[in-house]
Amino acid sequence: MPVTSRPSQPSVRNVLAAGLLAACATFQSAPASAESRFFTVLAVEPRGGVTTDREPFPTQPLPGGGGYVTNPPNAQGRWEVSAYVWQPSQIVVNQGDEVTLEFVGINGAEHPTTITAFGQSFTLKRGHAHRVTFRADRAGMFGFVCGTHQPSMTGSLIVLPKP
Ligand SMILES: [Cu+2]
Repeated sequence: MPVTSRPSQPSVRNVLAAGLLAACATFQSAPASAESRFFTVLAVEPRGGVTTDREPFPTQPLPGGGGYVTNPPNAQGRWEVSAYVWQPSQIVVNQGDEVTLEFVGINGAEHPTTITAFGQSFTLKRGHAHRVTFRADRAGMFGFVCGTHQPSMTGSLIVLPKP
């Protein structure tokens, strides 16, 4: 008895794949128009703490650089650990966008900050906002860096290339 093959039908998977390809083609062919983009970037210090009767104070110090802070047990046996970070620490824009970053100091007295690739250098103080605006004229990944809280207080501005 001969083996007969079933008539071929488009599987759900193939239909979905075709739809996805069409969507990607539409996205890629859309003209990339430069936009004005605004982000608030907070200087913050997430913190955790506990008492030594529940968890011992760590015997190994955290890496140096000023970004990580450990406070040894106080009179009540409570110890704390924290890290200075930017929030958010990753920002994505398109090449050509006019980017405004509004840095706001929440934790830490001051943060000497540079965005070397776009010629920005300033000191952010607690309770202050510092706004910078520049054209993201080149694609790549560029740091926004606090000089006193490393390695944790380094953010990345990701500029996607023009298609
Ligand atoms: Cu800092």
